[in-house]
Amino acid sequence: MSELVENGVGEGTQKLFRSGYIAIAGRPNTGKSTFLNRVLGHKVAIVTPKAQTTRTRILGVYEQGEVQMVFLDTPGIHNPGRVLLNQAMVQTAYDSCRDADVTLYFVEAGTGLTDEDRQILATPSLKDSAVILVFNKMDRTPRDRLMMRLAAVAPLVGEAFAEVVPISALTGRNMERLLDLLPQFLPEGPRYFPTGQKTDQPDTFIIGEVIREKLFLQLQQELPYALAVRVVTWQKRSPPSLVWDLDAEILVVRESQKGIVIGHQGSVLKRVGSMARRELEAMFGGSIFMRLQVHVQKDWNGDPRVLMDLGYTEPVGDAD
Ligand SMILES: Nc1nc2c(ncn2[C@@H]2O[C@H](COP(=O)(O)OP(=O)(O)O)[C@@H](O)[C@H]2O)c(=O)[nH]1
Ligand SMILES: [Mg+2]
Repeated sequence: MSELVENGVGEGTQKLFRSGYIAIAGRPNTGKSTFLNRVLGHKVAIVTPKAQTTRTRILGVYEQGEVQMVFLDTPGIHNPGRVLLNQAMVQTAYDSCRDADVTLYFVEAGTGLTDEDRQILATPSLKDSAVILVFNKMDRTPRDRLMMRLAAVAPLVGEAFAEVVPISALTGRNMERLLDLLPQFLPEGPRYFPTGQKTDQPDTFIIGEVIREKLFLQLQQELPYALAVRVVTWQKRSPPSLVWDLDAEILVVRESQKGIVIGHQGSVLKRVGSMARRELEAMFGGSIFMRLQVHVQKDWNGDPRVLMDLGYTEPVGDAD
């Protein structure tokens, strides 16, 4: 039956529906989240110029014709050291690649493939799956340099990589070509998510993330890495009111960090709050009455229970 349909000679020449998972992986800051948001035309993942902004697997659904592509944006793969949060982030990235039908491995076009990338690509999660190498940020890479980098990996096409594609996730250049390549890697399958659904994350997740994005943008050096955001209340007041109540807690590791996050006379927190509020009001409509509080929670980034509570790790026993 499916063969007949596939060949287009079945009744009504109904086409085969394809679906599958596409992991987006690579070193930090290569533009993975920018890419996902651009594909969806909708912000599901936060983006900053800082490394390690993405901490969890972010799912984004893209449907085109008879194909449903489920993208998994992942934290950048780096040497995690001893902080449990970082270890969990890297593990999430590898797990997503292992589970996907194809992985888009992102590097910066101007840098090309580094030794670290080669080490990552040699791990079983990537070695044993189909990988398309993506040279992102071609908009800021001079043409001759891009050509040189592409030539250096050309021998690997058909070997380590199914394809190499230069793109710009920022401008959208060449992204259609990349998207057109993907269906061939996906099996016949169901529509995993109803048409129109963009992500599986609850609203409270993206709300916490938008606040965290503004904190990343406002704070310097290591501080962003010591922060987490927990949304405590997200509730629409009864109609006809168009007001949402939002309470969120910002967790920091040390008392001294609390003052920096709050700022002189609350200036930093005010700025973060108003930037986040503006964006969230555009996202959800209506107006938002927002309360942000800063809490010291020592070692939150090393505490398995807190990491699970924040959604940074899977509940124990749930992982396969
Ligand atoms: N010039 C340029 N910058 C980009 C491009 N894609 C992403 N960026 C920037 O690179 C930084 C990191 O992007 P992000 O998507 O957070 O990277 P991720 O850590 O891999 O998810 C941000 O400042 C983006 O604006 C691109 O195609 N061109
Ligand atoms: Mg990211």
